[in-house]
This record gives sequence, C-alpha cells and structure tokens, in this order.
Amino acid sequence: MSAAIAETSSLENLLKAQAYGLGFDLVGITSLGPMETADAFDSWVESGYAGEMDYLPRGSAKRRDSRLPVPGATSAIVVGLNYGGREPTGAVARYARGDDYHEVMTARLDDLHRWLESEACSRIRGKAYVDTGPILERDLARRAGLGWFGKNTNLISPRIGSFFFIGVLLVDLDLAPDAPFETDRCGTCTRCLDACPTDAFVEPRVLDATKCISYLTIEAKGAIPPKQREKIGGLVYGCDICQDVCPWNVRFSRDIREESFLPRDILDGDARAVARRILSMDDDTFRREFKGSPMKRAKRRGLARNAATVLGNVGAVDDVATLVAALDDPEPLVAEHAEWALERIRHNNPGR
Ligand code: B12
Ligand code: SF4
Ligand code: SF4
Repeated sequence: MSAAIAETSSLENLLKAQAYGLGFDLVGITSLGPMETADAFDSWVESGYAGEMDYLPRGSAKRRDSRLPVPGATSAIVVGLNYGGREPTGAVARYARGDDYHEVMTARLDDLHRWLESEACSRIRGKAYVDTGPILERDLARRAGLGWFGKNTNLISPRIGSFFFIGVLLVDLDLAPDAPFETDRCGTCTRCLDACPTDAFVEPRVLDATKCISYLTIEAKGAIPPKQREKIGGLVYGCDICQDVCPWNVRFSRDIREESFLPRDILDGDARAVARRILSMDDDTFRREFKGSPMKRAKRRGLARNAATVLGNVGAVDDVATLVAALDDPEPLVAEHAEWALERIRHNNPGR
C-alpha cells in the first residue's frame, strides 16, 4: 500500500515511541529517492578503496535510488543502536564483542514492521536492512536526521556519539520525513585523521579501506601485507581508534544497555591473552565459542592469522610455544604469520 494513512503525524510519533520501546537509541524517518552521495560512493569504488570487498560494487542502481530495493517503497525508518562506547578499548573492536548485531537488530526491525501493519490495519510491504544490502546506510541515517558524516567517515549523533549501529526499515507507506542533519560539527578538529595508525584517510571523510585495520583484520582474506602487520599492534579484530579519540565519543558515548552486546568470556584479558587463546583453537572450539558472534565472519583461519600477527607485535618469549605450535596449523596462511611473529620476537629479544 502506498496511500498516506490518516493522522500521519500521530502515526509517526507512535512509531518512534514503539522503536524506542524496542530498545533503539535513535529513530528518524526519511523519504526515499535518488541518493546524494551515490557519486561519492562510485568514485570511491573506482579509486580501488573497496579492495577485495567485491559485494560493494554490486547493486549500483539500488544504491543510487533507495526506492529500488523494495518495489513501491517510499519511506525509510532509520534506527541507531548503541553498542557501548564506554567499554574500555581492547583487542577486539567494541561492535564485535557480543552477539551479532545483524541478527539482534533485524529481529527488532521485523517486530517494528509487524507493529506498523497492525497499527495501519493492512499489509505493508517492507524490508529490514542492517548492513545486509545495497543501500547507503550512513546517507539514509543523515537524511533521517540522526547525525552528520564525521571526518572519520562514521555517522556521529550529537546525543550519543558514533558507537552505534544503523538499521533501516524500507516501507511502502508515506510517512512524514524528519529534517536531514545539515550541520558539520567536526569544525577544525582533525584528531581522528591524526590518530589513524595506518594513515588510511585519503582526505577527511574518504577512507582507503585497504589500509584500514578493520578491513585488514576482517575483510581481507589472504596474507596481511608485511608492511601493515606492525601497524596492527594489539588489534585482533576491527579497530576503534579513530572513534576513541573523537571528542563527541569522549563526551557522549554510552554504556552498553543491550545484554546481548556484552563481551564474551573468550575475550577476557589483554591482547596477548586473547591472541594466544584464539591461535590455539581448533575448528570445533572456534565454532562453539563464536556461534552467533560477528567475529565468525573472519573464519578461524582469519582470526588465527590476526592472532599470530598480534603476538608478533605485542608478544614476548613466553608466547613462543604457542607460535611454534601454530607453524603446524592446517592453514598455510596461519603458519606463515606465525613464522613472521616468531622472527619479530627473536629480533626483539636478541640473545634468546
Ligand atoms: C564497507 C564497510 C566498511 C569498510 C569501509 C568503511 C568505509 N568508511 O567506507 C570497512 C571494512 C573498513 C569498515 C569499517 C568499519 N565499519 Co563498516 N560498513 C561498511 C558498509 C557495508 C558500507 C559502507 C560504504 O558504503 N562505504 C563506502 C564509502 C564511500 O562510504 P562512507 O565512507 O560511509 O561515505 C559515505 C558518506 O560519508 C558520503 N561521503 C563520501 N565522501 C564524502 C565526502 C564529503 C565531503 C561528504 C560530505 C560526504 C562524503 O558518501 C558515502 C556514501 O554514502 C556499511 C553498511 C552499509 N551498507 O552502508 C558498514 C558501516 C558503515 N560500518 C559500520 C561500522 C560500525 C564499522 C566500524 C566502526 C567497525 C570497526 N570497529 O572495526 C569500522 C569503522 C571504520 C571507519 N572509519 O569507517 C557501521 C557504521 C555506523 C556509524 N555510526 O557510522 C555501518 C553503517 C554498519 C551498520 N549497519 O551499523 N566498514
Ligand atoms: S578504524 Fe582504525 S585503521 Fe581504520 S581508519 Fe579508523 S583508526 Fe584508521
Ligand atoms: S575526531 Fe574530530 S574530526 Fe574526527 S570525527 Fe570526531 S569531531 Fe570529527
């Protein structure tokens, strides 16, 4: 159905109250149509900044026009869900320490969809997206008034900073849109650009993903380029550095409210402890420990590769036994990174 429902303003307000009641921290509405940042997206891909994320160039027409992914859709309800910027920084980026946000948020957006249908007393065609389709989520979120594009490329909310996920429900229902977020509140600040250990920003708001630690530890499937390995430091999965330094997060980020996002026990301890545990895992242990976690995206081989790299950076002589055992890992990729790590520990501990 595409006809506007009577008393739309009260429907929008009820809808937002319902979304907050479901636990979302931010909610806004935008109308669908041609996307203003589609050219920026295409030129980013053409510059090679997407690296081996082959799924990104697909569905280009849908990214250009947000009415296309769901035929007949005219509005997007855009939500933000905080994942805990007050948690201490650590070996694993905050977003990935608990249960998979795709599942948590999609289920809730589906609930919101069903609620909308019962409120409207009719079928509403719609689909929930949480990092799961060819749509420009940050762009839709800015249009829906949630925040601005920070120089670190993350969408920042003046209320909660940037440690939140974005979810989108596209619907074939005309809803009154909120005002887009028009101001740039970064001002003259450049803290994120200066703090990035790999110099991954080509310019403010443009990230060469192939240099980003998040990409190198999650998306890249093969060997981490040797020149980048040292820069990964103690980061086993993902990176929060350019968000940790952001004054909007220092001031406004929140504690985790979602129990499902609380860190798993397997991630207890410092980077060395986490890396040692991961590098020693067999496939069964990996499947058990990371069931329902976003970290399973890297598979055991990717995580073990990262863990070996981290031990090469922050490990010491008592990590040698773990690394020597990893030389026999069934994955040559892991064995090669373990060999590199052993060489670094030898180099840093001459005479041992
Ligand atoms: C590919 C991807 C990545 C890649 C590339 C990141 C990137 N900056 O592009 C990698 C693997 C590196 C990555 C890392 C992370 N990601 Co990611 N990622 C995505 C994904 C799937 C697509 C993003 C995309 O389209 N990139 C292409 C570039 C061109 O887009 P962009 O940098 O966002 O820029 C947009 C605007 O800023 C604007 N723009 C571009 N240039 C310019 C220039 C100017 C002057 C202006 C005004 C605007 C502008 O146009 C672009 C298109 O809309 C989205 C989900 C989705 N479907 O949207 C999640 C998403 C962006 N990721 C997310 C998260 C949480 C992360 C990490 C924090 C995870 C981590 N801790 O490791 C890091 C953050 C790294 C960083 N600094 O961005 C969240 C971000 C939430 C938020 N508050 O912004 C998203 C939205 C997923 C979600 N549903 O919650 N990610
Ligand atoms: S996530 Fe880390 S590596 Fe990527 S741009 Fe931000 S600081 Fe740089
Ligand atoms: S650190 Fe500064 S420049 Fe970077 S996103 Fe935050 S406010 Fe903007």
